[in-house]
Amino acid sequence: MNFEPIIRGVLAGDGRHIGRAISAVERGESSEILRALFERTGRARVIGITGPPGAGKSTLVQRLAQSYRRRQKRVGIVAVDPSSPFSGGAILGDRIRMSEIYTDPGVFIRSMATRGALGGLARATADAVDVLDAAGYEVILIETVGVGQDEVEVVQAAETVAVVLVPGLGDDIQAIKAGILEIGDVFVVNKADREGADRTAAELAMMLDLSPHSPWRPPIVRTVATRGKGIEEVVAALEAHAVHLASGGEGARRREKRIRARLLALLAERFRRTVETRPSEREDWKEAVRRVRDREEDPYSVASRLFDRLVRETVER
Ligand SMILES: Nc1nc2c(ncn2[C@@H]2O[C@H](COP(=O)(O)OP(=O)(O)OP(=O)(O)O)[C@@H](O)[C@H]2O)c(=O)[nH]1
Ligand SMILES: [Mg+2]
Repeated sequence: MNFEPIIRGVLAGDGRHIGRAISAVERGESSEILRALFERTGRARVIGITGPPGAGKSTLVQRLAQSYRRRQKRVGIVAVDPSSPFSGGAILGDRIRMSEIYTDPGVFIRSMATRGALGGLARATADAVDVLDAAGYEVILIETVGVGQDEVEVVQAAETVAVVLVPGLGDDIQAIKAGILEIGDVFVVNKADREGADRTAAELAMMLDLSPHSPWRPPIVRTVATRGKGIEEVVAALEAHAVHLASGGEGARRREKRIRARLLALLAERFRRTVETRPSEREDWKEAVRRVRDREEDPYSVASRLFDRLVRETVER
């Protein structure tokens, strides 16, 4: 496939071509596109929004987008979330209420397929962020449900992560804290119009006190996303974190960590494809399967031998 027109379209900020580029990226056809776009990336401010299902992440993302638009920023939204109003199963009311951002040419909204992206969702999301970055979106918001390791990986494409919680989490907070408390740079207690927001904020503050001290103490902000309350405070907290990252090398350290994770994922994917597409390996492969099946050898030893051989052959070639 000739990606030239798509690449030119992305660089010109053309929505149709941006959409095509992200679709190509989802199919795992990223390398040509991203190589061409790379020198135009690295400019966007990338923010992850995560939290339990139904916490109000999409509503908050829409509000944040409106706020950044008022600051003349172009906003890209990547929703990695099957039930998001951004994706197929749109909640009509939300769409109408927020129709402003759907028709605003300064906002690009894209939901990612949550399954089947070649090389994983985290890889596809990071690539989609690069496409939007190269297309000139200055703020990129990634929404993902914070429930598992995959989502944690996805949101780590962002330099700042906001974790959205709701009042009355109670025991839930214990259950989810292991996963998402550690990745939160900013905490949002949304649905503060409901009872218990103060208590949730207090519990959260206590938990943050217990975790290891770092120079950045994550702020806790109360919001009512549906009514736009507290949004400016969230933006202020996000921007304060950006300032923190820029000072003292923390931003550079995180960037390197992200790059390492990305390279590792690409290498793993490449290795996997090499193994899967090698005709010369097929006899060994069959033999390997047979040996384990007949219990002549354990799978670890067999895999280890196959690995050594593959690496040797790759080096010799
Ligand atoms: N009372 C109240 N309801 C809210 C608030 N924010 C969002 N909601 C409602 O909560 C519901 C879920 O909101 P979403 O923004 O779709 O939540 P989400 O976290 O994106 O949900 P998933 O993507 O499905 O995990 C919707 O009916 C919103 O209108 C709030 O501050 N207060
Ligand atoms: Mg959502």
